[in-house]
Amino acid sequence: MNDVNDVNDAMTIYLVQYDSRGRDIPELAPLFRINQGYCERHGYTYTFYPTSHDRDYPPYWVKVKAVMSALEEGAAYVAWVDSDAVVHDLERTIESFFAKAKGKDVIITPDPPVYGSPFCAGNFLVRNTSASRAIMKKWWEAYDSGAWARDPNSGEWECVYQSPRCDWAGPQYEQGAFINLFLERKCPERSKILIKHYSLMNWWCFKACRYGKPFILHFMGDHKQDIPDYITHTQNRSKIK
Ligand SMILES: [Mn+2]
Repeated sequence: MNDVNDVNDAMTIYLVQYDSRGRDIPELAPLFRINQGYCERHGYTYTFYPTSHDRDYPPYWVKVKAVMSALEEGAAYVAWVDSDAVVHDLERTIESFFAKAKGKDVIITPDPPVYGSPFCAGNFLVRNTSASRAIMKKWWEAYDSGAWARDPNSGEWECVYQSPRCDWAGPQYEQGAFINLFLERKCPERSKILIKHYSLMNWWCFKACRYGKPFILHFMGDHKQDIPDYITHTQNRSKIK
């Protein structure tokens, strides 16, 4: 497979989402529709990864697999967008971020300071190169199937190691594993990863934001309660236009 250097019409750009509950989630469905509309506007492929994968590994790790399969299918660029996230700046393209970041194959941001993680796995962008495919592969290989058990009745996944090894977003989770592999130690992959400001794609601010217009909004944690307000806000905004 060749590396991607410049965008041309033959390229395919994917926006990939997943939620173990599927697409019919009343409070999130409006966000899925906006993301799908964003893809239609730019000729991107919108993918909602099949929930059947949740039987094989925990939902936190499904995103790594989902992005890997988009790359394997030949996507030139992939945007991973959490199910509680939405593309807010509909004019901006995924590929434009890489045009400004020569030699970078993965674009990430940290959490907003209140959460404090150096990497937020909620939303990130990947350019399809041998380096990014190697990063995804290494990330996936950090998944420890022995750490996780699925309750056959509820379908819920639980990390079974003793505390603190199972701490939320720690090394057993995809977010902590990425930090461990690529941010906390010197590694050749690190030079391919660009870290942008959290307000670019892992923040929830959509009114009077300090850092300009976010590309993607992430209604993480308690900010899920802001989603109805956001939907009203975007509907009013499109009426004005
Ligand atoms: Mn999220």
